[in-house]
Amino acid sequence: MDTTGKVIKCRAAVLWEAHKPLSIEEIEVAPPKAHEVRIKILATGICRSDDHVVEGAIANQKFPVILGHEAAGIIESVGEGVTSVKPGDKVIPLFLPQCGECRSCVEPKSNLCYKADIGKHFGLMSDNTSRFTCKGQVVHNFICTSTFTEYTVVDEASVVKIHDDAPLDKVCVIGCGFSTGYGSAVNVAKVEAGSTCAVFGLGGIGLSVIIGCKVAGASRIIAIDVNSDKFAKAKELGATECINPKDHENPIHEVLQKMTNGGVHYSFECIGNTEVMVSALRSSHFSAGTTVIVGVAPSFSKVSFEPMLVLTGRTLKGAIFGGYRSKDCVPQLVSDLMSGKYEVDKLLSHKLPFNEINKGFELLRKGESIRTVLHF
Ligand code: COD
Ligand code: ZN
Ligand code: ZN
Repeated sequence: MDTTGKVIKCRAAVLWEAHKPLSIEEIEVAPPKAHEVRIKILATGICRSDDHVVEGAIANQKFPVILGHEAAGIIESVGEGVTSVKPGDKVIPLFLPQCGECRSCVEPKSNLCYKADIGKHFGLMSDNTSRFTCKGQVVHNFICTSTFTEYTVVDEASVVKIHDDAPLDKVCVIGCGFSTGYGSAVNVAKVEAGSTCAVFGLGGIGLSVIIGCKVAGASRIIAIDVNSDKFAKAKELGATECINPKDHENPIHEVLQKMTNGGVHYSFECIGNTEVMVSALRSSHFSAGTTVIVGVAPSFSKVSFEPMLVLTGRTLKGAIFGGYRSKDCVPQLVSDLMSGKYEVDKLLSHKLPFNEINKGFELLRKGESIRTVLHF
């Protein structure tokens, strides 16, 4: 049946308010307006940022909302003026859009498009309306994507065509977690062959940083976590040593300084803990070291350190989505996965039917899953 131009009724996981389970509902999805596309979602991962909203940690999020921002699917229909995708194309929705026109999109070194909804959480399309309703109520979207639904509508800046043969249940992780971590190593830090790296926090993001360090040819990859259960997987993915700060009396940066004869070349904070951010900085070499902040710290928190730490020559940086310009880079990341440059199978720890989405959140909270991929 041709659904073009029609309202689609489908299943979605609606979060009516924070601190509640998600609720599987029948929703209505309006057709795409000009420069928008409607996507049939086929696979979607549960990421820590989705859970931040459920836990009420994202202050200005509007409710009710359809979460989800890491996914893959197929274009169902396109609005007027859409040129980059057509119905039937395999696509990845982009929580970090690339409009191609704003100040960030024209700056070659920037990737944070002004159309991004990160930190703003307006939760609406660019005409300030939503394409979702449920029980007569407007439902908001989440960071330009909303993928915990059978169908979603996004701006053309927030979607990109990928290879026709891409395995959607795997490449969905390129929509957030994998690219965020991997890109932090190869694109933001620009890890070099033979270098020494330290990765703090071994969730899906930290493990993806390890994959990136390994692909870049790092000779030592030191993985750090307070939960030693995380070490086995870190080693499988390329960590050469694993350390638990709880096993050491001295501060972790002293341990790392000693282990590496004066500090690592690259350190990555993949937790969102301001104290660990400073530990990561102190762990790097005083004049050759680079530290990348990947984790999102609580709003309004502050980082404090002596300026001498960077005056001596260290670099401290951060980036969203691994510094990748999303539309330009995601298709290549998909092709690299398909050609075997790296694999993501070990990150995809669980698979669940969409209806069991709340179980997927539980697994993430208990630290039992890296990524749960939901299928419809
Ligand atoms: N020292 C060492 N390890 C620690 C410490 C500590 N003090 N505290 C916690 N840990 C470990 C935990 O045991 C856990 O293994 C790990 O750190 C954190 O892992 P997760 O599973 O909580 O987190 P991830 O990998 O899913 O990553 C989430 C981030 C925390 C990095 C989160 O901030 C994020 O998703 N950042 C992406 C930023 C971004 O681009 N966001 C927009 C869309 S997601
Ligand atoms: Zn995410
Ligand atoms: Zn832009």
